[in-house]
Amino acid sequence: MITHETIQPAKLQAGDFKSDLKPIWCPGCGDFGVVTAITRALAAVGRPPHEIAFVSGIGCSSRIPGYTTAYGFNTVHGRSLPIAQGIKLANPELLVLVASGDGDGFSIGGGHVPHVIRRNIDLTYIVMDNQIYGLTKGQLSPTSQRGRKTVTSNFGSLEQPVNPLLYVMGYGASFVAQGSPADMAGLARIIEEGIRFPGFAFINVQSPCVTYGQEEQQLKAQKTRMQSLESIGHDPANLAQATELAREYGTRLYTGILYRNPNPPPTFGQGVAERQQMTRGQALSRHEVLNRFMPNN
Ligand SMILES: Cc1ncc(C[n+]2csc(CCOP(=O)(O)OP(=O)(O)O)c2C)c(N)n1
Ligand code: SF4
Repeated sequence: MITHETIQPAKLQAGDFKSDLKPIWCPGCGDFGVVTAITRALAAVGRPPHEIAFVSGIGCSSRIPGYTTAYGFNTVHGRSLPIAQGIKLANPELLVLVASGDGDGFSIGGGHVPHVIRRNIDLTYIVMDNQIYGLTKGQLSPTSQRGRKTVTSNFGSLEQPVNPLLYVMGYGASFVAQGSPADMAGLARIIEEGIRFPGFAFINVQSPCVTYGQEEQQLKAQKTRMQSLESIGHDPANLAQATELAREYGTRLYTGILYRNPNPPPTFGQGVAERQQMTRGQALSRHEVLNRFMPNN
């Protein structure tokens, strides 16, 4: 007899997470590979699309949610993180992913990063680091290398680039990884691990911009430069070693999990749930609420 217990839901495939929208990225853009890796990771995790919220800011990379079948919210430039945090807190059951560019995430949106990390909200934050503003046609970004010539730095950039890996580690991120669509299987694995990590997970993706990006960032050049952290025997639980390796951002291209906290701290959502449990059955009257929270009112 067939019962609810005996019916097994069909195993999800990467194709189940690809929407019918045809990407409008330039042919060869690295973001094509990133969306493929994300859909593979989601299939491996096995949560259906209606249980996933995918939030982004504005930029070429921020188009990604629309190319998936998850619920998508293409928000405002630099504001994906506050909106994603609100979504996760309002509905903790949702799996929440965030996509950003290096400009979106570390220039206009850089101020939100420390706060999502110190709150430890359970999100997976994927930044497509192409070291340029792609959507607005090739301006200097916070991760552009010193000396880089762009439409806004004709004589070469005078600025020291942001190191995204050290930036998040400096604020205490518990999961930090780097990948590239030049190694699709590796990138999908990293994203899957980031999603499974219980807390805030940061993944920096070296996703080349074929139109405005530098030669050494293109997939072919990356394939010769990249080195997996596993191949050099790195232990992701070793914070001191991870910090040393993160310093080499911009000179070496390491891929894999740089740091995974072996004792993940509680998430903000767990704290909220505990407090809700503690105050259950202790509904306050309007008068008590006013007295407690606005005593001078
Ligand atoms: C408040 C605001 N400021 C500026 C812009 C213009 N703008 C849109 S995307 C973008 C930068 C895109 O670069 P990045 O975030 O690195 O993403 P990419 O396009 O390279 O993937 C800028 C400056 C905007 N849309 N809104
Ligand atoms: S401008 Fe660059 S980042 Fe944007 S779609 Fe084209 S190749 Fe991709």
